[in-house]
This record gives sequence, structure tokens and C-alpha cells, in this order.
Amino acid sequence: MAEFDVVIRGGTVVTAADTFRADVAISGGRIQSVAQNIKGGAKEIDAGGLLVMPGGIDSHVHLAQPSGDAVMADDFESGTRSAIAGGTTTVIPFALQPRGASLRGCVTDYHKLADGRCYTDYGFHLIISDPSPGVLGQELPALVADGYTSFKVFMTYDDLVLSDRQMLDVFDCARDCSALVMVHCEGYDAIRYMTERLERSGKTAPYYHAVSRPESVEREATHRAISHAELTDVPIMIVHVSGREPMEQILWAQRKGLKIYGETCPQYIALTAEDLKGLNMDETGGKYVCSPPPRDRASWDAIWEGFRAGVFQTFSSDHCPFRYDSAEGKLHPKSRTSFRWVPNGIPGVETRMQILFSKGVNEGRITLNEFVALTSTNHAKMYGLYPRKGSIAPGFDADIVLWDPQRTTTIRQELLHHGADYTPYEGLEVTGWPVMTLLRGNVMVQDGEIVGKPGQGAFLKRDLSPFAAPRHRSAG
Ligand code: DUC
Ligand code: ZN
Ligand code: ZN
Repeated sequence: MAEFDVVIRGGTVVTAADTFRADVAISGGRIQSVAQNIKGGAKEIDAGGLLVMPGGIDSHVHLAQPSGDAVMADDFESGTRSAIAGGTTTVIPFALQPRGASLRGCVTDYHKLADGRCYTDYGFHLIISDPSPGVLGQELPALVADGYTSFKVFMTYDDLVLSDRQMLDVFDCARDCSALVMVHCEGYDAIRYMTERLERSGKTAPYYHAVSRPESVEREATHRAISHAELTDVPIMIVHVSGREPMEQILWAQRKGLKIYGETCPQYIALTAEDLKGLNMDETGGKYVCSPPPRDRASWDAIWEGFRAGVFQTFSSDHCPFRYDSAEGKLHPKSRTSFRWVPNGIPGVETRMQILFSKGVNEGRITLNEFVALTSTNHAKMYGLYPRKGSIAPGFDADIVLWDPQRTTTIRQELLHHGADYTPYEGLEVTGWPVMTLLRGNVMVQDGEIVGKPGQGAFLKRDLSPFAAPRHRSAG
């Protein structure tokens, strides 16, 4: 009988720390050995010429989440199918609390949507829109203890925005229960002011979405969130950072010794506000409406500077898909009247790794090891999944992507597996593509074909993040 279930042979193993030639042996869904010339796999996989990397972890995706009058294009099955096809083996979507709702109740509802349907492993962040005494006093601490160890708060959107006082109370609760807070940093009042002004002068096309929330609005909110985090002595993750000004705020805070973390996304190194241009609401600008909006090419450079300076720990997709040509998606009736109503978000979970590999590794801006850290290892460390996920070493789950670093592909909608009817990256040529993906030792994708089944992905109860530990330097 073979000693191992699977041996991946002859590849180049890449972790966040090292790059070396080795075979990888797997049994019982876990990595058993990483060594030269391993013998005896019941199944043998030839990885000659390929990189053997930890499966991607995407800690920022939205699946089956309600959004005003629009319906998200991906449920848990199609969204995780798309993820696994792109080399990502774990996703962390959000369980959103509508105002007035019980947090526990909405977690139960999201489990009903997800359990038994996923191609990847998954956890949940919580979105706190209603930090009532019951939520902060009981529900949230109990959910953190149950493995939902991170949550997101918003500084904008009518139905999600928290006041400064509410943010401070949520931060305080996060410190007490050692949860990691993710913050959406854009200022509500400034965006409303700009939106109303633009609409009054008839500037309602999708492009004005970007004009309504310029970088100063993101910079101000980023600074405010950092200040509140300093006051309450709580580490926070600033998500979807779009350009220089918010990036520099985080750098400033990190240099001061504050525990402020940063995340950025493909749209901020591959799209610009010009992509939102369309003469009227029927043109394709709406496809690119997301928040914060993509900025300009100089902002791409600023994001790369941020990578060099260590500002960003994670590179996530912020996959938030809506169909374009659909009355339930970007073109729903109200959204034709103003950018204000166009559902916010773009698909990207399947193309995240290829875009960073191509623009980052191939163009010499980051190393292979940094690529692995930014797309996998750091997500696991940041969100309480390490040392189970995020590396290739004995004891880790055998979540592995075999990556062809030479393969050049033009991203096209017809190649992808998501529920959206377009990709914002249509026509982008990338070099580097996943050719096989394993989830806990099971081959899920082979040469672009999904061979795994929905339901093979399991729920992940996450540990507390070591990065959420306070500095214990609160003023009070
Ligand atoms: N924030 C996100 O994180 N995703 C989509 C929309 C938004 O505002
Ligand atoms: Zn957000
Ligand atoms: Zn998001």
C-alpha cells in the first residue's frame, strides 16, 4: 500500500519565506512531508516546471449579500467555484447585520446559504450596522468566542454608516474581546454633499461616482479611523486602500507604532476612474462602480510604494459581483437615474492572484515569496487561520495551487466561473495562471475544469488573531 494519499512531485515549492525544489506528500487532507524524492503516493501529480504554492486565501469577498434593490450575482456555490478556479482555496465573506436584526440570527441565515454549497473552505466576518447594547454586550463577544473573530464597520452608506461615537464603542468592544476590526474608510457627509451637488448640476453618469468620493474623502476617514483606534487602543485593518493619500496615513500610523494594517485590491493596480466614463447611464461605466473608486495611474505607483514600505499585509479581491445587463444588477431601473443608485462592487475573486503575479512578480515589483504572503499566508495569520492554512509545511491543510508562471492568458469573461456577466478586467493580458488546485488534498480544478463538487468546502471556526492584541497604551 502506498505510504501517502498524494505526492506532488518535481515542483518548486514557494512559501512566504522560501523557494526550493521539493516533493510534497499528503495524507488525510494534510501535508505530511516536504522533502526530496518522496516515495509512495497512491496518486502522483507531476509538478515539473510549476510552482507549488499555498492555495490563495481571499479575506475580503461578498457572496449572497443583499444590496438595496440589487441582487448579488454570486451565491456561495458560484462565488466559491470562481474562487477555486482562480487558485483560491479559502474565502472569508461577510455576514451582514441589517439594522435592528440580531447578529446571531443573521449568522445563522448566512450559514443556511453557505453550508453544503461551497467549493472552498470559508469563514465569516461580521458586518456591524447596529451596535446596540445587546449586540456589543452579549452577541458580539459570544460570536467571537464561536470563531467569528473579525468584523467590519462602515463610515459611509445610509444603511451601514456608524457615527464616530458608535465606532468608538465598537472598537472598545473589539479590544475587550480581541477581535480584529476592518474599517471601510470614506466619509459619509462629504460623499452626500458631493453627490447632491453633482446631481443638482445634472452630473449623474457613472463617472461621477468617482468624482463624488475623491481621495481626500478616503484620506480624512482613514485618519479619523486611525485616531479612534489610537484612542481606544485597538488594532484595525483599513480595507480596500485606493491610492497615495490613505496609504500615507497608514504609513504614518505604522511609523508611530500604532497597530494599523492595510489591505489593497486588484482594482487599485489595474483600473482607473477613466474606466467609469460613459456618456449616459446605459454605457458601460457602471461596470466599474465600486468603492472606493479606482483612481489614476499615479495611484497604482503609490500602491506599489505601499507594498515596498510594508503598508499592506493583504491583497484581497473585494469581490462584490453584480450582473451588468440586468434589472437586478448594475442596470436596475433606479440606477439608470444616477450613479448614486448603481450597486457598488465588482467581481474579481477568480483573477486576483493572476493580476498580482503578473504586475507584481513578473514586472519585478514584489518577490515570489511576497506574492505568497500577500495572497495567502498573511490572510491566515491576520484572521486566525494560522498555522492551519497559508503555508506548505507538515501539519498544514493540503490547500495547494500548482501555478504555471509562464502561461500567458488574456482575461475574458468566457474563461471565468462567476455569476456575473462581465469581468472588469476583460482584455487584460496576464502571465501566470493556476493549472491545478487542491483543497485538503482533493483535486478541485484541473486545467481550468472544475472537478470538485460543491459542499467539499468546510466552515472554518477561526482563532483569535494575534494581530488583534492591543498595545495596552490607552489614554483612559
Ligand atoms: N465596500 C466593500 O468592501 N465592498 C463593496 C462595496 C463597499 O463599499
Ligand atoms: Zn468596504
Ligand atoms: Zn468589500
